[in-house]
Amino acid sequence: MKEEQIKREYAAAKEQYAALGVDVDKAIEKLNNVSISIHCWQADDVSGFENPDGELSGGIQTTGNYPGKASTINELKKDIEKVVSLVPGNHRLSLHAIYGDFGGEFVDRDQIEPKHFHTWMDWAKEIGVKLDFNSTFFSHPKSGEYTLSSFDPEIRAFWKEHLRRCRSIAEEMGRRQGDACIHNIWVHDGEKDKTVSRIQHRQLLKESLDEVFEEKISTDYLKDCVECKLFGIGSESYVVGSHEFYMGYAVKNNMLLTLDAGHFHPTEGIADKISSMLLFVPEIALHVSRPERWDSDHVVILNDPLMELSQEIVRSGVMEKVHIGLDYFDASINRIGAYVVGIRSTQKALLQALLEPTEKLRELEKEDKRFQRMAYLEELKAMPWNAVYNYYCLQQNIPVGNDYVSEIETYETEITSKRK
Ligand code: RNT
Ligand code: ZN
Repeated sequence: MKEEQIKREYAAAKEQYAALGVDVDKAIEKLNNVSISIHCWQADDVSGFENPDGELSGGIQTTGNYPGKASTINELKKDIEKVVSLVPGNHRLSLHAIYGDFGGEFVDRDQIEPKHFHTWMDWAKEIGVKLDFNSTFFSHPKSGEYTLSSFDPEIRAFWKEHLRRCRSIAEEMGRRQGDACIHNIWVHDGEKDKTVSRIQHRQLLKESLDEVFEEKISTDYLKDCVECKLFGIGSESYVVGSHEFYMGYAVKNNMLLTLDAGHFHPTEGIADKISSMLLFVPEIALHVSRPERWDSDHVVILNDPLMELSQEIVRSGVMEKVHIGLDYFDASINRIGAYVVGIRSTQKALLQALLEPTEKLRELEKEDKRFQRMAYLEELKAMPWNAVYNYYCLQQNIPVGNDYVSEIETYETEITSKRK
């Protein structure tokens, strides 16, 4: 797109929004302050570097075998560098524990240390990206159906040690970057069929978590959050860490709750949970994802659930309390493209929400003018928000419109297609 055209369309949009009392530049500024936590695992189909040829377990699945996945740390770093060059703003990278720099050695989950992540921390600092972290309970011989909630005390001990170590790795990341590392805890524990000992496993999960969290670490460095789930492949009937379990746990312990868009009943969105949960937990972490009929982890696109989520965050005035992270893994398409589409769509949804004349809508609501509210909301959908996004990209020297497509094609020709 030509610079002149982008500017012209932006100027027209600015005028149109100003007529509604909306300041487009303020909206851009607010959007620019949102750091999206980019998940490392789209680049390599959740393989990691502990045992990259091992099988993905824990009830999650990648489908597809598009060529060019990252299979070394350097390849993954290059891919992320490419991704961040194609999206405006400053973002974060969310690493899973199996992505450590183990130097060719096998380092078991109860042995990992901050030193295995030093090269990541140095690189992140160099490129100006902050890090988040995830403990990894899945894809391991000791993680069958149950880990922290296993009846076997040795299995529980192993995973408690893993969790302790993950907390200290995340703490060091937080200290070094001068900003708390968001440490997500997702425990896949559950069973395929009608489990009888539900409360027993939940009691064990609670005890395991309590024991590990006895060690207090400043939230200046580390923010632990717990992620619930309704079901997974092979845990259709019972997941120990259900919504009620972690909602209760997070509220009781005043900690962060992670809401993954795919972890609830098929027609249940996470948007409406924000304004409830934030009255009872200090902050929320999001796994922005796209369920297609189930928790399929499709690439995020600009759809109604994403719009509703963004609107809730903006309207509730809780941008600072919601940590937006991505969680999807599509192995059937160009993986860099998957990242860039997901990030840009998330930003576009947030921008649309930021461009809403919310106060005006609230007034209509107070006056009980429900038809008028509906009419405005419908008209807003067709406002020229994309011209504002294009201008934001231009300002930041980032490809505008679909210009990033050819850049990804070039990267594919020159880099990813040459990978084994
Ligand atoms: C799985 C959870 C979890 C994982 C990542 C890889 O259903 O959503 O967050 O996707 O930890
Ligand atoms: Zn998730």
